[in-house]
Amino acid sequence: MEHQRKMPFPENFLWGSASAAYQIEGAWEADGKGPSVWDTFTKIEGTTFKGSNGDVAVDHYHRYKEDVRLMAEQGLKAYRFSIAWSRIYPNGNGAINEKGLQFYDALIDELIANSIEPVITLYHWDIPQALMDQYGGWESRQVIEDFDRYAVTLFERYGDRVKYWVSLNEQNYFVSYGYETALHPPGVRDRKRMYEVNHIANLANAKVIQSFRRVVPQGKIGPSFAYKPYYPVDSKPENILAFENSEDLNNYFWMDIYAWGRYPVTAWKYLEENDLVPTIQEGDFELLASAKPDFMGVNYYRTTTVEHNSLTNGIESGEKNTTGKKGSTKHSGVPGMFRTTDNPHVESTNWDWDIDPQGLRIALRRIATRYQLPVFITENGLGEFDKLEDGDQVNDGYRIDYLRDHIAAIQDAISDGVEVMGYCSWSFTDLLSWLNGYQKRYGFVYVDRDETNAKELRRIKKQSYYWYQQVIETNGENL
Ligand code: BGP
Repeated sequence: MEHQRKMPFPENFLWGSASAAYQIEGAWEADGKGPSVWDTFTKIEGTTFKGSNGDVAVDHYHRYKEDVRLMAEQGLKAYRFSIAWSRIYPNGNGAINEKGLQFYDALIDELIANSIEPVITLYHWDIPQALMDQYGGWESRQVIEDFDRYAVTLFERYGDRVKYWVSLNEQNYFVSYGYETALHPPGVRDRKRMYEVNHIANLANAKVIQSFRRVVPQGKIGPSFAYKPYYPVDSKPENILAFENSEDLNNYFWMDIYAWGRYPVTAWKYLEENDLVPTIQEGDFELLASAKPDFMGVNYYRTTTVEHNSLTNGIESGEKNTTGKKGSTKHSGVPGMFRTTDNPHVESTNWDWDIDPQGLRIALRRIATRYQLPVFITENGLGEFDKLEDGDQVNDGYRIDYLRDHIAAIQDAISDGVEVMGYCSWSFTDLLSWLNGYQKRYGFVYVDRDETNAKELRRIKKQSYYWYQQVIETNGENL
């Protein structure tokens, strides 16, 4: 739809930025924290780029005041961060670690003192290692109760000051990378187990939303879904069907559950035919349907183009580019459903992610139409090599271009009638990119460190820092 005039961003639009505990905090053993699965996984040889890990990360744990000061100076209205479960419950479900709670108390108070709305993510992939050891983490229904206890602890402690909450971050990625491609902990390759884990995670998500209604009735909560909208490669009917398959199996399979508590029909059929159906217990679907979120959180980076993939000799696992060597990604697929292919109409990053601002508008419209829910964009950004130049300059014009075009696409979506609550760029400072080390940078603030040497972790404002400052100042009028 083309518009004569674009709608302005809403008055109270949450201009923000985001992070996750493991990627920024460091202090991995400080003040009683227990290890998480990421503390363990990154120490296994060959799992991450050049063996990088979050032991020190960007040391936000000790430098949060400096970081919040930089946020305040930029004019940030919201800051999304995650809480490390194993700081609060070092053993996952035993005694509470008061010092862990105090760290987040201090961070939240600092944000509020600087008029920045805290947005808490309950879970950004770092389940306590102790729960893996006790019962296999997300593979046991015991995790539903333990996750709920942890969440309620946070709701009770911070619910008076924090209005916006994200339940699970990118469930679709932590289950598929954890149990299908084995790229994330616990490094399993077993799709049957993946769908079991996923169903349990759905139940855990629903359960904490129920608890949230009780403990923080005025607050707002939703999951953050990694929405990668699919495109058919062309109008050939078999490719259109492949596109429908990919949306059902890889997107609606999660979002339908969040919004309605049911799985899409054809995706479920696929699971049945392939002996992948998870164990369903009495009451599961009632619980799922009872926990409608207040918003759909969306992490948007790119679109993916698909085509037909035959059942008999179709391709399966591909290869992920974790080095920044353009063109090193290998296509993947699900035989009989779809396979990925190149989109000749868009540019891509050095990590082979298609750059597609229109895709964000499309994502927002699909969600608004299908679910009639407001959307909170909880992540969006560009991972690139940045260069620290003489005079402490980082000229990341390419990042400004990326963000500008995506924010313009949001405004288009708002003009199309989509309710968008806010926008968090990924990320505020540079941080650890899980599998890609420290060289894949996303921040407005450069952090001077590399894979092996944390150096002094100096913070340096990039060109994009100043650009976003004036975007916020003008409420998105001046892009
Ligand atoms: C999302 C995660 C983030 C962040 C981002 C960028 O999937 O929620 O934690 O890492 O993607 O991804 P990457 O670091 O792989 O480039």
